[in-house]
Order: sequence, then structure tokens, then C-alpha cells
Amino acid sequence: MDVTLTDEQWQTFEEQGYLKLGKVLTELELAALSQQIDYIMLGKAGCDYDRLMMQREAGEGHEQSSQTLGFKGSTLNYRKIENLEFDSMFLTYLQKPLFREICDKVYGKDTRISCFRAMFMNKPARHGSVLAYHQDRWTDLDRDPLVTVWTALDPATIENGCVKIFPKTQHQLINPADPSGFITSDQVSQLVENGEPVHLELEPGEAVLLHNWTVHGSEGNSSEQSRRAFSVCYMDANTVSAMGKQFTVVMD
Ligand SMILES: O=C(O)CCC(=O)C(=O)O
Repeated sequence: MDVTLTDEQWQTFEEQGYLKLGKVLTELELAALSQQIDYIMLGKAGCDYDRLMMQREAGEGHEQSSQTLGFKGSTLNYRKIENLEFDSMFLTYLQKPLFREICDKVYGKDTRISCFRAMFMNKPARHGSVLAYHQDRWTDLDRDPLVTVWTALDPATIENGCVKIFPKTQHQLINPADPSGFITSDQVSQLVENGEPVHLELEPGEAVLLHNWTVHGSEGNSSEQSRRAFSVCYMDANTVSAMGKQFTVVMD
């Protein structure tokens, strides 16, 4: 398991807008995080559910729920769970030295780092929905968070809706005034003219570093294999939201 990145790896990241980090979790850590997220979904974790943003996926006789604070029933059919920095196991993971090193490189050495979001992104077996192509940016912030580490807890494959990206799209915003970051189907077609998207197939415990502006999305999942993943967007802790959102400092 690498704990430091080479100059060559940084160069690849800067050129391509993404970098496969390889295994970042031991088997034990992977098993513990996978169990913890299942316990959270099933209502068995000893965490404060009122602080977690939880969105249920459509299926099992339910519509897709809104993304709001609080538990929405005991099921593995959740789509998204945010604010996992409030869970001690996920917090410990996102503070790994490799991620501190990445933040040092991107934001400057020893910059205090907060977490724009620490999020479980799930494509439940048989029900996972499509996420259209977009760039990650939020117009209420006074500066853009630049990086996300996306970690597979299950195998992430083409069949179960792994993330797919357009390399080298990190240099400019496609729709700078649009707060959603989503791009139109015409814009996707234009990107495809320059090359097909890359599917980021990963083994459980592997991670990928993404520039937040790299265009990315994912297909649905109709397979029997869930696609559980943990995605952390790190930002400079001095970032201010015009909407008054507060962010948790995760690295001092
Ligand atoms: O997990 C996915 O399918 C996409 C996640 C994503 O868009 C993100 O982490 O910014």
C-alpha cells in the first residue's frame, strides 16, 4: 500500500485529471468500513442519525427519497449518505497520511482542510440509478474545492455502474454559471468526439483521486452486485459558503 505519490503520479494526475491510487485499505479496514455502512443503513450503528443526510434509492415499493437529515428505514437500498465525517470510523479513514499528503500538494503544506462532503455513494443491487455527467462545483463557495478521493467498498465494474470519466476535462468549467455542474447531452457528444469515457473499474479497497472538474458520471445497476463506495471531497478550511453552510475541519 503506497503512502506517498511519486512525481510521475502527480504528473499523470495533472495531465489526466484523475489517478488510480491502488489499494488504500487493508482487508481488515475494508471489512470494518463495509460492515459499518451496512449497520448505518440498517439502523444498527451507534451513530447520531440526525446528523446524517440520507437518501433512499427508488425500489422495494418506495420512490427515491429526498436528501434530508435522518434515518429513512432499515434497508440496504440507500443511494447516498452524507456527513460521514461525524462517524469515527469513516473520519479515521479519511484522515490517512496519504490523503494529508494529497491535500498538502493541492492546497499547500499544512493547510487546514475541511470536508465539503464525506459521502457514501451506493448503487444498490438491482436498483442503482444513473448519475448524469457533471463537474463537481458549487457556486455558493468563494473558491472551488479541487479534489475528491473515491474509494470502492465493493468491486466497481461496468456492470454495476462504476464511475466513468472524460480525461483531461479538468482544465475548464463547461457551464460556469450553472450551479448544478451538469452538462447537456450535446456537450457529452462533443466530448465523445475527442475520445470515449474511461471506466474506473476498481477492486474493493482501491481508490481513485479525481480533480473535481473532471467530467464524471455513472450508469445504473441492474446486477446482483451492489456498488458501495465512499467519496470524500477535501477543501481548504478557509472556504466560505455564501449560504452560510458550515464545514467540519478534518485535518489541522
Ligand atoms: O459514485 C458515483 O457514481 C459518482 C460520485 C460522484 O459524482 C462524486 O463523488 O462526486
